[in-house]
Amino acid sequence: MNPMSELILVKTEGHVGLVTLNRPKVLNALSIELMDELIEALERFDEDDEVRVIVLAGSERAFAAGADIGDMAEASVLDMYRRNNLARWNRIKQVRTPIIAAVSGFCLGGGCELAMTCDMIVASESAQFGQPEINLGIIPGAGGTQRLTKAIGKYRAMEMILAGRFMSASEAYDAGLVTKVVSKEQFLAEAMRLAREIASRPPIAVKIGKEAVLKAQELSLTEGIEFERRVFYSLFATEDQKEGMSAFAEKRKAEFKGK
Ligand code: DAK
Repeated sequence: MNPMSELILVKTEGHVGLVTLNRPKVLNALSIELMDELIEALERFDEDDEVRVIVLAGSERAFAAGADIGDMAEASVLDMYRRNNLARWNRIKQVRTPIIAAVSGFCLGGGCELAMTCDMIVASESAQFGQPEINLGIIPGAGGTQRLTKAIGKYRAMEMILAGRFMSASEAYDAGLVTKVVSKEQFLAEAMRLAREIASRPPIAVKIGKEAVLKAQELSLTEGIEFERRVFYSLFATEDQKEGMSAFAEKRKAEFKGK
């Protein structure tokens, strides 16, 4: 990662890694360069045992208004094929550390897809979610038709994807797209608070819990329950399981080590 880069800002606070998208003039449009830096930062955090939860934030005005339209306007099929952008997005999917999106303002197109690739979404009351690609003559290309439909159901997803309608934070909460809605002054602080709370839990169980929940989107119920049972048993090999259960019996706070 280029330490002089300004496309994203990266820092850690305790066991929480914070990545902030930083292209305010274009509402954090996700250029290819920004995506490359973002993915590298997420992967670095994922490799760092000290980082137990990642928060991905935009600004108060925009989480991200989509992929950079300038990168795509003149692109040919071959350009798009060669860029292989989906491979970039798949790398985000491979991150095992939970990622909380802290969303305020515009969360559109690839920005909405990015938030949905995260594991939780803490939204400010001013957040607006949308997949307006239809207005550009395309459809979502980074999983939006699939993840949005799984999150809010076919009938509302159709309206957003075919008519390009935006959804407010409270509608998104009611529809199941958003974990929590708070004021625009509080959205980042609340995302960080939730991150610290999860970071205080046993880190291996947290990562395995994330993996198991994500399987629910891919597998049949029977396959998902079989997966859950296997990973559930595996946690009995961790010191944190012994510690958690001993601490409960001894009526003290558990000290989890991620072992
Ligand atoms: N790309 C580039 N620039 C953008 C942008 C974007 N997506 N969104 C906004 N900007 C720029 C504007 O051009 C403007 O720049 P200047 O004119 O000042 O130079 C600046 O940000 C401020 O925007 P506005 O002046 O338009 O601000 P308003 O408040 O009036 O409007 C808006 C805000 C968010 C409603 C409007 O900017 C807007 O409609 N933006 C475009 C939203 C959009 O259509 N998003 C979807 C983009 S397509 C793929 C993965 C992902 C994707 C595709 C493929 N693969 C894996 C293959 C994703 C595609 C998309 O996201």
